[in-house]
Amino acid sequence: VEASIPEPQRAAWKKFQANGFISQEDFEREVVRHVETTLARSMFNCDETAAYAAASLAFRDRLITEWNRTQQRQTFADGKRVYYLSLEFLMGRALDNAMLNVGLKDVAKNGLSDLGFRIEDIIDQEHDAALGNGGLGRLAACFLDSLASLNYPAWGYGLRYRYGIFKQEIVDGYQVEVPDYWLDFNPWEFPRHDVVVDIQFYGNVRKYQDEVGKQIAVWEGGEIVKAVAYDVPIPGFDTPTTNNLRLWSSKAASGEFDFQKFNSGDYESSVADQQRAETISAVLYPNDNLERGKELRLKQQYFWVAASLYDIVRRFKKTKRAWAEFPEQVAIQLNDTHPTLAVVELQRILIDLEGLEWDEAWTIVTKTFGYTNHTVLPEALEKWSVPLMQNLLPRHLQIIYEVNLYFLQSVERKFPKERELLSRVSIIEESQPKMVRMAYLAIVGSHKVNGVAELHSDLIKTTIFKDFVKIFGPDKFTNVTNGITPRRWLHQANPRLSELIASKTGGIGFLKDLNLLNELEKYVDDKEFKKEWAEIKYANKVRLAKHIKTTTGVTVNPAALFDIQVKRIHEYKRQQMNIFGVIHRYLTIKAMTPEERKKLAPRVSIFGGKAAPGYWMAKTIIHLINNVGAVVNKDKDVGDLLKVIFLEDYNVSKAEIIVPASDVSEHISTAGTEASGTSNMKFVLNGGLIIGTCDGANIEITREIGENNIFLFGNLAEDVEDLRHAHTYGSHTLDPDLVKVFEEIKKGTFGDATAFGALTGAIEDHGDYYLVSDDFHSYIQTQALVDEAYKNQDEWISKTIMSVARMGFFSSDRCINEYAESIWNVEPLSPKKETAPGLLM
Ligand code: GFP
Ligand code: GFP
Repeated sequence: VEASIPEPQRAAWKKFQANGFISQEDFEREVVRHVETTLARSMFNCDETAAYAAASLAFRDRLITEWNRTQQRQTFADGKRVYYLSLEFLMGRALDNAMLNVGLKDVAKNGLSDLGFRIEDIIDQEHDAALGNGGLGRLAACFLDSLASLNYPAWGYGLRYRYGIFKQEIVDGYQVEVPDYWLDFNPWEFPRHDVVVDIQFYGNVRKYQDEVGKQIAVWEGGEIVKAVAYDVPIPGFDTPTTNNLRLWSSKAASGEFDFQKFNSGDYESSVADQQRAETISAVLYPNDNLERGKELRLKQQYFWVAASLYDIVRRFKKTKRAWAEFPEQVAIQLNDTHPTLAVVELQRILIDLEGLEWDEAWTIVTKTFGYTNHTVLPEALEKWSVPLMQNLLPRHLQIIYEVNLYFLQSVERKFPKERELLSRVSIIEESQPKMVRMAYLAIVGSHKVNGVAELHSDLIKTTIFKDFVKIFGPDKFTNVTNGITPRRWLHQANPRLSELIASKTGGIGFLKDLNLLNELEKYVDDKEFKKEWAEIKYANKVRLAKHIKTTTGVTVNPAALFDIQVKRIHEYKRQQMNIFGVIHRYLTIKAMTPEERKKLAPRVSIFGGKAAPGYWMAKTIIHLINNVGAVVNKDKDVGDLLKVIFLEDYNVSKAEIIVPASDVSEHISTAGTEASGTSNMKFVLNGGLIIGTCDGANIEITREIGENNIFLFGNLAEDVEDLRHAHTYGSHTLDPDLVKVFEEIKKGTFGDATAFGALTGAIEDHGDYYLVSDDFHSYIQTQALVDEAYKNQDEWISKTIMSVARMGFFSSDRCINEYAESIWNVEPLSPKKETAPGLLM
């Protein structure tokens, strides 16, 4: 129901509308007001937490005025909107980002200082919003920033987990998981108790024929859970556009608790229903690229997808358009297969609730959806058991079977003699139990499928989705290489570098058009510029060294080469190869004469990242890194020449300290396994070089920055299969340097060797699936080249400047514009041009 104020009374609204502060004085007034009224504290009782809360509320108020106007503007403009469905949004902190995006950080800095606080300390109070695992969730967050900054009418839809990704503690070298309860105080969300959707589970389907003989299906019974919307404003950079991220929280439908049970004295079970309902949005599943098929996860997926689609359809219906126009108003992007049930849900809404014919509905569905794939690892591809789905979502399973039937019939018509093709591409896998293959459902239900870097998009076409290319033709499959937002990953994380770049490229325009970085090429040999550039890098390393000291107690030399690998721990990302390389370096140093040692560039090897709680091998890698560090860091022979650091609880806000401080970062996945990678882009953008394999976006980074500016090594994706085959069926001789490393581990140099048996065994005895031994020699050799290159600081700095100058392509703005053009067909809505009746502006 629309509840707008009639025209005669609007004058009062316009007069009293909130505007948010602009001046320092107004900011301070808002902070004091929030401390004294919202928080009920005073100048005699205001610590940094309170100051953070008040400053955030002041900014929130400011964002929300623009948020309101943006929503209003988009509603009046009545154009096409994009909906980005992602089970993960790894947002990190919001205050610093909000201050920078609205351009009021200096105002806040001076204001806070006037009130007795340092802005850095206030920013540091914020708890990360860690609603994601790694790359996939952070990509979604970068996309939201670009969508708003480019003025696209776009919403994110996700889940409001009570617990984000677990906090990692390192105890005696082992990872220990601690719950991340982040919602104690979150000024960045608005509960919308007026936006509540009933979500149905279980029950059964009754079918009958209506008066005109049409088949009707009614899904009835089962249980209802309520989805409550929480809105998070997403400010664009240097634009008033403030988009919405809508997160759903689950709540029992039956009110607080069952009064009957309560009155009869059964208090505990009276709250059980409520707790069961709330469990749906309680936790983010820690993922390790292995699908575990947990029922609660499927419940989460449907809960989120059904609430989001209800909202999208409701919004569309307000426009009173014909259903055929739905895809002209709505583009929905499926971030991985997690939201694939949306395809089925929309079909269900259209045929069961809105009475459309199957074909008409299906045309609308396929025109609406696009699907992004993020992995070719077979163990990561989602499948749900048919019995599980039958029980939880009986009507959806019927629709899936029907979609599959029509799809297979069409395949059969096109390829009449290929029986095996049918079973290969069937959405239902004929296993025991039968499984629903979500990626296939997503492909069949979308008009475009994209990978996230060129190599990856080629690989999906030639491997996992090969048959679908044959069926649908190559045009359905496309590439959109990932990108990162330069606002957070340069301007926010590395303010001094951003300032220096601005001074040479004509202001902050490069933050909106990253290709302007090209201008820096002029300064590659400019002495003065290089000096400043190097000073900034050094200062960033000092900052990280301080962080290392306070968190680990280890002193590292900021003049040493900082070699960093931070990302989720996984065998395919090959942190094990890195730590084996570190052990090799350690052994080499130990064998050197003091004279030889003097010639070596000191190095700090820094690791960070979480292992999925059930992924034993990944946890073993963390354990080995810590044990190696414990031995190396106190070895007097080694001193500053080598330090090994594991940084606890890697997250977005820590990345903002780590990324600007690298000399070299490692992106060393087995070729063909890392779809894109995005931290590779962040490190280069911040003036670090990378050592990497020919994998994911490393390849495009090389193309952009030039092969002289990157340390590439290792086997190529096209050779991986043959090598694996040879390991299993031929003789598998290990690299001799790696053998020495293993001998050292087995001697017990790094603690009880049995703890690492699985790690070495995977390579020695179990086929070395990730080709660690095959790539080890070239890895070690390339690390030696890094040492050599680093000695020539002058040239090194020029390389880093040249690289930054050529990184424009990797802005998530470029990436979002590509999606908008080639997949969504949606236009930006510029705030300036819009004037609509009744608009409060
Ligand atoms: C509703 C209202 C709009 C308003 C937004 C945000 O939009 O007028 O701008 O909420 O408050 F109708 P929908 O969610 O229905 O699009
Ligand atoms: C996944 C892929 C990465 C890719 C991101 C974003 O990341 O290669 O860069 O998605 O597309 F593996 P993870 O969530 O697995 O880190």
